[in-house]
Amino acid sequence: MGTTNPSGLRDRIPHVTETDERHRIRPGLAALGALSGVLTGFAALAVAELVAGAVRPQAGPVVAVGGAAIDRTPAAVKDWAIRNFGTDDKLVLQLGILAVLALFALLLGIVALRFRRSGSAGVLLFGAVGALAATSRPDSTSPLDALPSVTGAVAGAGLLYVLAGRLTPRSEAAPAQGAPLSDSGWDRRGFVITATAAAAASAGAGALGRSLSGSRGQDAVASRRNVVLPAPASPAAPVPKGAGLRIPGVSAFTTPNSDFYRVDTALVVPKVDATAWRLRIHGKGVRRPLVLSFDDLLRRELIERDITLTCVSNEVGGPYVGNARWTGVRLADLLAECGVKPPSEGGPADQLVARSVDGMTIGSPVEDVMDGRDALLAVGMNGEPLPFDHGFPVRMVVPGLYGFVSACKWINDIELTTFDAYDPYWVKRGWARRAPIKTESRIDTPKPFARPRAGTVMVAGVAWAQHRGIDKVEVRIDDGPWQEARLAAEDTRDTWRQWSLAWQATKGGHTLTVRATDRTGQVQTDKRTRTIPDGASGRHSVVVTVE
Ligand SMILES: Nc1nc2c(c(=O)[nH]1)N[C@H]1C(S)=C(S)[C@@H](COP(=O)(O)O)O[C@H]1N2
Ligand SMILES: [Mo]
Repeated sequence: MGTTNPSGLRDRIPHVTETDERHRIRPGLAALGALSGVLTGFAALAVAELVAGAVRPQAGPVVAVGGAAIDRTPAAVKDWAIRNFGTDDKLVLQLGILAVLALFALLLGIVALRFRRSGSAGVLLFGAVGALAATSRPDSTSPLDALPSVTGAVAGAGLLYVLAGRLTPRSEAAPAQGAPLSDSGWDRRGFVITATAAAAASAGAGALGRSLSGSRGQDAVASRRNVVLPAPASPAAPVPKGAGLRIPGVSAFTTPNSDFYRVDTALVVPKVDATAWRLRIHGKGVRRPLVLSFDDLLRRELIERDITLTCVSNEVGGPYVGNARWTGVRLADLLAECGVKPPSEGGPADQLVARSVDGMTIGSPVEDVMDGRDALLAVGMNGEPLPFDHGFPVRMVVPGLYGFVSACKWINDIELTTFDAYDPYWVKRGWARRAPIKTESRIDTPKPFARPRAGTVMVAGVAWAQHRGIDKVEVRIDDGPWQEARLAAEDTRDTWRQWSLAWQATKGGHTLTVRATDRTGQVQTDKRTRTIPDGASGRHSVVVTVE
C-alpha cells in the first residue's frame, strides 16, 4: 500500500501548493463530507442524549453548555434576550447552540475528507468542551456528568472516521486513474449503508434518551401528586369583590398558575422528589441549625397570603409581574427558632442566602425577612402544590422584593451570612445587592397602536408597590392634566391594584400615560432607568389612534 497518511491518501505535505489536481476536493464530494459531518454531530448528540437520560438529563451537552453560556452571559445581553424572546429565550439559546454545532460538524466533515484523524479529533474536542461544561455546572455532583459528552463524542469520532473512509478512494494503488479526490473511486454503497444505519440508530438513540429523561422525574411527579396541602391556620381573607374590575384586556387579579410568568436560569426544570427533599438552615448567628423535611414543613403552622411577584428584568409596561395566593410557612418564625436575630436586634448576619438544587444563590436582607412582613417558605400556589416551573416543592416569596433577591425556587439551603462576605449569583453579574420593588403602573388596555372609536374608551391596567401599597393612580392624555383614575378595591398592600379611567376620546392620535403614587406618598418617577441594576423606572405610555 505504500505510505499513506491517516486520510488514506499518499503522504501529503501541507505546504505544497494545491495546484495538483489530485488534491482538489470536488464540490459533490465536499457536500458528502459535509453530510458526514452533520450526521456525525447528530449521532454524537443522540448518543449523548441517551447517556444523559441514564445519568442525568442536565448533564447532556446542549443543556450543560447552554447553562454555562447563561451563567457567562453579561447582564445586558441576558436582559436583551428576555426583552426580545421573553420566556422563549432558552429555546432560542439551545437552537443557537445546535446551529453552531451543526456548522462546525459540517466543517469537520469536509476536513475529515483530507485529514481523517483530525476530523475525528475535532469531534473529540467538542466532546471535551461538553464534558467540561457538564462537570463544572453548580448542580453537578459527580464526574459521571462527563459521560454523556464523552460517549457521544467517541461515537461521533468513530462514525466520522468510518464515513470519511468510505468517501476516500479505496485503493491508492490505482494510480492509473490519477485517483483524484473526486466522486469516483469511493465506496458509494458502503457510505450509503453506513450513513443510513447511523442516521437511523441516532434517531432511535435520541428518542430513547428523550423518553428516559422524561421518565426520570417520575418520583418527583408522584411525590407532587401525593401532596395534600393542610388547611392554613391563617387563611387569606377572600379577595375583595371589587379587586377585579372585569374590564376586557386587564390582567386577571389572581394570575392563574398556567399564565404566571417564569424567569429562571434552568434549561431543564428541576424535578425534585418531595419525599427526599431537605432544607438546611445554618450559618452566622444560627444557634440551632436545622434540617427540615417536606413533611416537617407541612406539620408547621401554615399561612396563606396574596403576594404579587415582580421580576427585576421587567421593563416599564412589561409582563413579568403576577399575583398569586401562596401557602407556606412564615420564614421569620423558623429563623427565630434557629436562634437568628435580625441586625436591628444585634444579630451578626445581615444577608440570608438561599440556595436551590440547581445551584442558584439568592440573597435577601435578614432585616426585611424578619420585619413582620409575610416572608414565606411557600409550598402552595393558588391552592395547589407549587408547579415544578415555580419551584416545587418549596420556594421563597418575600413581599416587596424583586424575585432575584427573594424568590428562590427549588430551595434546599438557607445560609445566614453578611453582604460583605458573600455575593450571590445575580450580584456577581452586576445586579444590585438590595432591590425593593419600585412603584410602577401599567396600561393594559387599550393596547399600543390600537384604533378605538371616538367616544368613551376605557383606559385601565394595574399598579403595584408591594408592601407599601398603591394610594393613587393618574392618567394623562397627551400633555393634558393628570386625571385621577378609579382604583379597584385593595386586596392587601402586598398585591397589585387595578385601576380604570373612562376617557372621552376624540379623533386623532393620542398618547396615554399613567403614574402611580404609593402609600408613602412617593410618586412614580418619570426618570427612565434600565432594568440593571435594581429595576426599571419610568412611566408607561401607550399611543393610540382614535377613529
Ligand atoms: N432556583 C432559581 N430560583 C429563582 C430564579 C432562578 O433563576 N433560579 N429566578 C428568580 C427570579 S429572577 C424571579 S423574577 C423569580 C421568578 O419566579 P417565577 O418563575 O415563579 O415567576 O424566581 C426567582 N427564583
Ligand atoms: Mo427576576
